[in-house]
Amino acid sequence: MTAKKIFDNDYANQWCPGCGNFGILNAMKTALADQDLSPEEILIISGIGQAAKTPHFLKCNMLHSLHGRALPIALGAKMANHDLKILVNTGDGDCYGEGGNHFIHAVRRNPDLTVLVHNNQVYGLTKGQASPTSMDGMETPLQPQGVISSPLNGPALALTMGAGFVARGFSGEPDHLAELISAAMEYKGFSVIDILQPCVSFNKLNTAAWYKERIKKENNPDPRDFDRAMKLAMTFGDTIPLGIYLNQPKPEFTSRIQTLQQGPLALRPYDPSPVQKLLADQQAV
Ligand SMILES: Cc1ncc(C[n+]2csc(CCOP(=O)(O)OP(=O)(O)O)c2C)c(N)n1
Ligand code: SF4
Ligand SMILES: [Mg+2]
Repeated sequence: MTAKKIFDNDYANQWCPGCGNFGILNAMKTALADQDLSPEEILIISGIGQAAKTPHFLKCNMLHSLHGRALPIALGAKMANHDLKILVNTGDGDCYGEGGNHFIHAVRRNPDLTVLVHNNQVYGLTKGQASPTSMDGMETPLQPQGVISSPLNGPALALTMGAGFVARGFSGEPDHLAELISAAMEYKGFSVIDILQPCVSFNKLNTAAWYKERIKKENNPDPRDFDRAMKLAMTFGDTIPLGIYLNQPKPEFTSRIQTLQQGPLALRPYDPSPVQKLLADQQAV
């Protein structure tokens, strides 16, 4: 097994002490080591936010991109080199808000990407405004009378769009989360884990204690049973089940594109002459 410390780097970390992101980072390193991966085999793409800083603190290929845009960039990278193991670190705002449209369409295409949604139920980086997953009635500096919109349920949305691998984890259970991440990465297609993550500075409602009172580990006993998966995903209140809700094989995006069957585009010799001819022909018209 690869030693976990090969994924360490010395980039200065400014997350608040006690932030749930540390548990997620730790679980990621465990999962990568457990799978015997090395830094050059992995690419991590992130959007913008506290969650999106995660790949800075992990030694591997990475791109910290634009708010809400991690998924189209990850899909482009997958098309260019489908041999890479690609992970996406994204926040609840980044993935379900600004990037919500990209999320539903990425699910439909089913590319082999593993999406880790750091769901702290708030916009952490911009100091605590409500996010799409903030609970009804939660007071924030921008919503002093409480949130008046219903919270979005990411796993339920992913299931509705046809995602084949859907799970929920908790940053305070890093060993369990590492198992979920490994299982998600082993799935050949779009896999998403909604990870409950306390934001100690700005979410005073959904604290570590609040989550711990509610979570219970419960995989779907039949991981291909969609109805059971949806029931688990929709259970978010006094009880919150953590585990694999659905693990159902589906045809993967790049495996259905004929030209990619000759190997990753990035590793093939590049011949610009057909495009040069096309441009020259256009100029001649
Ligand atoms: C296009 C655009 N809109 C808004 C912002 C401001 N902004 C930066 S991060 C963020 C929200 C981040 O929330 P989330 O994705 O939940 O991440 P967290 O910080 O909570 O981990 C916003 C609104 C931006 N950078 N770019
Ligand atoms: S503001 Fe919240 S999400 Fe951001 S580092 Fe601090 S605790 Fe973590
Ligand atoms: Mg957030």
